[in-house]
Amino acid sequence: MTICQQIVNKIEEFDTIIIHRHVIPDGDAYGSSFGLSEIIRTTFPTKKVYVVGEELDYLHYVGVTDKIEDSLYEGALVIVTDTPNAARISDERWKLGAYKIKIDHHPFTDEFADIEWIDTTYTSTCEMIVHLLMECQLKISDNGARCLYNGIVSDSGRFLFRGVSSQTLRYASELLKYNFDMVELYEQMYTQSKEMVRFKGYILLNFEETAKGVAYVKLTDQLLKQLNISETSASSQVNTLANIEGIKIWAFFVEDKESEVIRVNLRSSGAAVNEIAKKYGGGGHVQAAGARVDTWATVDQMIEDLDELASQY
Ligand SMILES: [Mn+2]
Repeated sequence: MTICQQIVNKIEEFDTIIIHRHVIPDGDAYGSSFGLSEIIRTTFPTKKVYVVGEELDYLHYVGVTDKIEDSLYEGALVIVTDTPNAARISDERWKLGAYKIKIDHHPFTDEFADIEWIDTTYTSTCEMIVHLLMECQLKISDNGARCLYNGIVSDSGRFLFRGVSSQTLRYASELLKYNFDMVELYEQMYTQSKEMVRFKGYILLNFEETAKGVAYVKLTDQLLKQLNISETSASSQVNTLANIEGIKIWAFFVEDKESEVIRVNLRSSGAAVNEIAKKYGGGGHVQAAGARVDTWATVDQMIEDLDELASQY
């Protein structure tokens, strides 16, 4: 029996299914949890399905998260999507479920579920959910297809990232057979606040550069206040410095006054920036890593290390 069939068998077994996603959710976390809920609702109309977890305003167009009582977890199936480790599951009541399933495309981190379907060959968890839909011949609503399309587009960087395969496009194409307004969806996904556009303008006009090809900006608390942007929103925009001629590594150093740390976000076109992140107590992927440091003097040391690393590429 395939893992998808095992998952569907479990769904059939339970009357109540509660779907969780990761903290600080993104388009794929939202898309996969709401997309899966629409599949279950459409295929098994008598089942009760809930989607829970922290909400972010900018993702409200994907779906509205349920607020539920603890008692609903009694005898319920919990499915966690797009989340590799227990610590990152949003809403810790997931533990109250009678049986747990993980569906995720991140590299394995820790085991927390009874069935774990992990496959890093998929660009998004939404793509995995489309696989489940097709392999097990389940049904989905137009709105569910819209949710899954949202996750595939956002996690593949609009089909730009390495890892996008013929399967990614085939599954996206499958979703377009349903009736939803793709252009309206893109408008919802990519409309930016004026503050954000001005912030990116600031970054592009003011980034600094080292001799060997590291581009970076230091975003002090004072500067963030002037630009009217939060540390979290600022940190997420490091790729504003991607695809610049001659730049091999790009970095944001964002002061978080409340936690008294400077958040470091590192990206590269090939250089192993996770090695530098590790040296400073952080970690991550080869080309996308992060850390937290205490002082601007440490930041300057790190920039020197990054410059040395860039010289090797
Ligand atoms: Mn994802």
